[in-house]
Amino acid sequence: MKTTELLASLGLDAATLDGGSLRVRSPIDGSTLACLQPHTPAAADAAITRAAAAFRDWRRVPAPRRGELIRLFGEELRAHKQALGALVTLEAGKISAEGEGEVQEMIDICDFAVGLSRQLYGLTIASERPGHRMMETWHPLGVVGVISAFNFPVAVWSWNFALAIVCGDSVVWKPSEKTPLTALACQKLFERALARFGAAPAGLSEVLIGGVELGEQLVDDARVALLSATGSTRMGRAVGPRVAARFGRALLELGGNNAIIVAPSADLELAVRGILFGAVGTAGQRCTTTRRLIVHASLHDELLARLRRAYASCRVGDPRSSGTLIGPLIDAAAFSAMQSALSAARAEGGEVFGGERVEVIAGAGDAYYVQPALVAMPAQTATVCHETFAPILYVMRYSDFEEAVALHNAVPQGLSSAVFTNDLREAEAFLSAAGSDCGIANVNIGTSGAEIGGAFGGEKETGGGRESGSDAWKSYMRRATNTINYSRELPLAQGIRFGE
Ligand code: UN1
Repeated sequence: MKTTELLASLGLDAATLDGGSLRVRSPIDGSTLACLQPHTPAAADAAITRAAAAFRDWRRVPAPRRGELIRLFGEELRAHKQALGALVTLEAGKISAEGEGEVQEMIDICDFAVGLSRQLYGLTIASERPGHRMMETWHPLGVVGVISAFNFPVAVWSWNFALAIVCGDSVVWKPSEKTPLTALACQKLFERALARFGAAPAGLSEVLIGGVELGEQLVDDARVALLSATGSTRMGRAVGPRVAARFGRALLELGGNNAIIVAPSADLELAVRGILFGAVGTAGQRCTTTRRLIVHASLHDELLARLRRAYASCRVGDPRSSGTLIGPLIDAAAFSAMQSALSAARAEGGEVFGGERVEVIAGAGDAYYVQPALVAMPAQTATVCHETFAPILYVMRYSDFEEAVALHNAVPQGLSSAVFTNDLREAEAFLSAAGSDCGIANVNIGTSGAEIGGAFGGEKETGGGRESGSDAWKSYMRRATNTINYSRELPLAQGIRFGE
């Protein structure tokens, strides 16, 4: 399908995609997909005003009814899964299976949110006073600002959006300036759902197109009750304190430096497959990408040899072609960051396999395809402790399991982690309080590709936020504690007597 037809099938007509100053390029070949008109600060302010007004009405709509809107949105996503997945491929460079997989993740969170819309439970609490009852109620929070990254241009927004809408909030979305088309397409699909839903307040979902200054506007606007931001630790370091300064709530989903420990009893066949998907999938551009391998010394050479063979058989290519496993990096900056990391690792004693640029589309100078890199490291050096958003896997050895866990935890980030072992003691130790310090800890599966049912996020420099499943919805609501007196007395708590 031609690009214009694809965009049209998602409700984006050519006229609105031309003439603006924000150039949208495809990482597949560097070509221009659109030139969008960015929002001015005044237009962004008006969008936040509309969202704030929408919230005041939406919070009164019963939650299961709000769930119906997300059910309809999920239907639109099902009907347009292929098209939206193809647009993710075009704009973010993901291989087709992963582009569609991302849309499936959106469908899954919609289903989850629909069920949740009937389960926004509070507790009943025993009061210490006779004739009293305590309970807690969860209320809608307000406008939720979402800042999302290029690498999961639609799924991460949908985790926030689907929960926020059933929780009674409105959402203002500032997508990455590298992937605004997928955001506009999502908005169009949501508008279709709205049309079928009937009366819903205008401004429930707003999209801001433009650069970092629009994100800053969301960060600083006191009407934005929750700011959910996905991106680098550097970005989070700027966002967190600014939101805190106005006593807003921030949900941060920042960098990862995810490791897999491979123990002597590991099923190596399984381990190689898990490592491969984790390390080279999405061209190493997931926040959950496997970046470090901590291998028992007895397996080190064999595993490295197997991985080198597996790497050699992974096809780097046009992400639209079947058979391609590794598409392009997002842009020139990503490529140069990768090359600098590899040079630094070499200087620190690393032996680098792969990492070279590959020409996939003849003459496409502004497209950056690379062989994924394996780097045998003598130690966990400064470069290994830093997240480089590219397919680089640092391989280190260990001899004692406790040492492996210590090495595992000795990085500033704390998102995802895994151990491959068939030793029950090692598996449990890894998951225990003294084991992995990450928000996600797995046994015999890799670090990436989490299901939506669990809470997603991590500790330390990853920012501490939790999105998606489990009880992550609580971040999108405010909790009220209620005490009701149905007696004819007024006993005070703590047994205090006052003026009697
Ligand atoms: C991200 O890279 O920002 O667990 C999100 C995973 C995906 C989500 C990644 N479900 O890899």
